[in-house]
Amino acid sequence: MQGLRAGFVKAGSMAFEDNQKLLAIFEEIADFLELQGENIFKVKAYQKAARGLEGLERSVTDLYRSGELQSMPGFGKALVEKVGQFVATGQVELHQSLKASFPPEILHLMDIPGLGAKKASVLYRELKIGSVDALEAALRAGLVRDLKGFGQRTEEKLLDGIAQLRQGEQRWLLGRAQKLADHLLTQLRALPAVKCAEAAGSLRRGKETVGDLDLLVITADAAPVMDAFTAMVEPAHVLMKGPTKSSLRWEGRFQVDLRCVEESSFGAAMQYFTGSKDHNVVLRGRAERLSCKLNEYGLFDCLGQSLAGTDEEGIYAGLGLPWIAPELRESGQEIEWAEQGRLPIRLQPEHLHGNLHTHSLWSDGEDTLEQLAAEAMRRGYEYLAVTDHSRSMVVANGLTIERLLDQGRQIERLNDTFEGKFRLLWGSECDILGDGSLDFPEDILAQLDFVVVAVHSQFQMPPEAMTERICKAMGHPHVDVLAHPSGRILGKRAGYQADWEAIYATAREHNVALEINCSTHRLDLSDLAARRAHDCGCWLSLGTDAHSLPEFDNLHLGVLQARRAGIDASRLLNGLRWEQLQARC
Ligand code: DGT
Ligand code: CA
Ligand code: CA
Repeated sequence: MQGLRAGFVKAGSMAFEDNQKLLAIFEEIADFLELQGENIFKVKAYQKAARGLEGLERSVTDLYRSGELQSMPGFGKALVEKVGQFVATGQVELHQSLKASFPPEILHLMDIPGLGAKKASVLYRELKIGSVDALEAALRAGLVRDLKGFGQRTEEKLLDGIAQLRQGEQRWLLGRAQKLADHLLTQLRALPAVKCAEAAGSLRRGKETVGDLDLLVITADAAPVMDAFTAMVEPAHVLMKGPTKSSLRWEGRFQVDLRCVEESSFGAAMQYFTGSKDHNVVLRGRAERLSCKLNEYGLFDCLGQSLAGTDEEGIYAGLGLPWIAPELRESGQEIEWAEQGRLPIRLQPEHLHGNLHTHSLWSDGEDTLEQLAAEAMRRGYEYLAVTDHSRSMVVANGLTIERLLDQGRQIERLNDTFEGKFRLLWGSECDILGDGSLDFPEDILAQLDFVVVAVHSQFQMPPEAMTERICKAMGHPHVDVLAHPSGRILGKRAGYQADWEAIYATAREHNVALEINCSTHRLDLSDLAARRAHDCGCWLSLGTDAHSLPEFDNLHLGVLQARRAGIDASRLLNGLRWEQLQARC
C-alpha cells in the first residue's frame, strides 16, 4: 500500500513539474514573439496553450503519448509538434532559437510594471537594452526620454516600476503559491513519519500575494522529514537544515519554511505561524491581561500549565473568543467583531449558485457553450453567464452584433434542452469606450440576459475623466456588473486613478454590482476595496473570468478575498438563487 501510494505521488508530482516546465517555455515563446513584433494571434496561441497546461491534472507527456492531446482545444498541429519535441528532448526548438537571438535577461524587462513588449522591443532595437540593470542605467543617463513614444513621464514611471519590481520580486501570486504548496504538501503527506501536513502563513490567510510558504508537519520523528524535504531541491538551494526546521528556495528564488511540531502543540503552531503578526500581537496582549502566556507551543497559565495547544479552537476559547477564520486575521478589527459576536458568516463555495463572468470559443475562450454549461452543471450551479468580449476587442475576437445575435439564438436553443434545470445567461463583457459610452447600442444590450461592462483601453486617463467615464457607463440602463473595477494586474500594473468613493456611490445608485474578479492575476476589487464598496452599500459579484474550464477553479480565490473582506453570500450576485437573480437583473 505504502509503495503504491508513493508511486502515485511521484507520478502526480512529475506531471506537475513537466507541465510547469512546458508552460514556462510556451510563455517565453509568446514573450519573445511579441518582442519580435510577431502577429498578435500567434502570440496568443502560445499564451492560450500555456493557460491550458496550467489547469491540466495529467502529465502533458502522457497526453501526448496517448494521442489525447491532439483533440484538446488550443492544441493545433503546430503546437502538438512542439509538445512532441519537448517530450523527446525536454526542449522546444523554436524556444531555443528565439532564446539564442536575444540577450539572456531580456524577458525580465517585461516584468517591470508599465513596460510591455512593444516598448521593450523599441528599447532593444534602439539602445540594445537587454536587462533591467541596463535599462536602469540608460534611464539614469537620460538616454531613454528621447526615444519616440517615451518622454520624461515614461522615464519616471519606468524608474518607479523598476523600484516596484525589485521590492515585489520575491512575492508570488496566491494562485501560484497555492499550487506549489499543494505539490509540496502531497509529497510530505506521503512520508511514513508524517501524521499531518498543512500550510500556515499568508497563504492560509488567502492574501493576494505570498512572500514565503510556512509549512507545518506533525511528526514524532523529524529527521527523515527534514531529509526528504531538503532533498526536494538542489543542495545549493537549501538555506538551512536543522533538527525540526528547514528552509529552501524553490526554483532558486521562492522561500519555503518547514517546521515539525508535536501533536500537542499543532494548534498553537498553526495559530502562531498563520499570523498575521498584527493579529498575533493583539492575541498575545489579551493573553497577558488574563495572566497567561501565548506562544507557538501553546497557551499557558501563570504556573506554566498548558491550557490549550492541540487545536486552534482551544487557543481562541482559552482567550475567551470564538475561533476566527484565518482570512480575517489581519488588522486587529476582527478581534472586536469576535468579542461582539459579529464575525461575518464565512463564505463557502456551496453558497454560490453560478458563475457570472466566462468566455467561450465565440471570443477568446477555449470551450463551446455546451462545454461551459456541462461544467457549470457538474459543479452544481443553477446558472452561468457567457460574457464574451464585445466588438472593439478585436485581439480577443470580440463579437460583432451579428455574431452576438447568432450566439443568442444558440443559447436559446441550448436552454430549451435543459428543461428548466439549468440556465445559460446570454451575456456580454461589453467594453466601456473612452467617453463612457458602451460598445453595443442600447437596443442590443436590452435583449441580453446579463451585461458586464469593463475598461480595456485608455488606462492612463486623468482621474476625473476616468471617474466620469466609469460612472457614465454604469448609468446605462441594462448594466449588471462592473468587471475588474480597478484594472490592476498584480505585480504589473497599478489600477487606474479614479475617485472610488464616487464610483461606489454610483454603483449603488444604479444597482450595478462590483466584481471581485477571481483571476490569479487580478483579484480585483481587492479585499480592502471590496470591503469599502460593501460598506458603501454596493453589491458584489464573484467572476472567474474563465477562458477555459479549469479556470472555474479560480472561484475559490475570489471566495478567499470575499472572506477577507468579511462579505457573505447575502450581498453577492451569485449568492442568489436563479429566481432571485432573474427578478433582479
Ligand atoms: P508573507 O510571507 O510576507 O506573505 O507573510 P506571512 O504572514 O506569512 O509572514 P512570515 O512568513 O514572515 O511569518 C509567518 C507568520 O509567523 C506570521 O504571519 C506571524 C508569525 N510571525 C513571524 N514572526 C513573528 C513575530 O516576530 N511576532 C509574532 N507575533 N508573530 C510572528
Ligand atoms: Ca509566509
Ligand atoms: Ca516564513
